[in-house]
Amino acid sequence: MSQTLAIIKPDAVEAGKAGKILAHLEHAGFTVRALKMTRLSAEQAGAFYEVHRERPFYGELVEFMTSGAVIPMVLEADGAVPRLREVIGATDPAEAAEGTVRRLYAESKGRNAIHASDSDENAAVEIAFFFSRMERPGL
Ligand code: IDP
Ligand code: MG
Repeated sequence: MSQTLAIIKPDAVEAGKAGKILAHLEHAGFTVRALKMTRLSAEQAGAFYEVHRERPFYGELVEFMTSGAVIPMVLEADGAVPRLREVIGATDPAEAAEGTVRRLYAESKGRNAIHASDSDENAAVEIAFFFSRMERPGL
């Protein structure tokens, strides 16, 4: 078993889609090991998306991720990182496969409902960003 970090983003939380997305993830075989609702400051969102600092959409991304509540969670499954990327679909919902979370629930390429870690290394960093050791039973 391995773990990854997902974040239900402000667009989906605000639209009342969090429960459906969580059910979708559980139905896809993930076990939720930690979960919280929080709201990011600009400094926190900027740090989380540090790798995108030079991209043209960085300002828009930070503004969006601080616009409302987010729900970060630790998900566990066999091959959790690639499996979750498959289940959420492409960044742009218009390009995401049928039945993926983004195809079903995202509004646009920017407001795309959910984040998922893109490697085991980044999953470890991102899990530690949101959850202290005390909040991560079994780690
Ligand atoms: P990912 O979330 O599928 O891994 P990344 O390329 O890592 O996609 O981009 C991080 C986030 O930045 C995306 O999920 C999306 O919210 C936002 N983003 C990416 N590309 C664009 C864009 O072209 N316009 C606006 N926002 C974007
Ligand atoms: Mg990414």
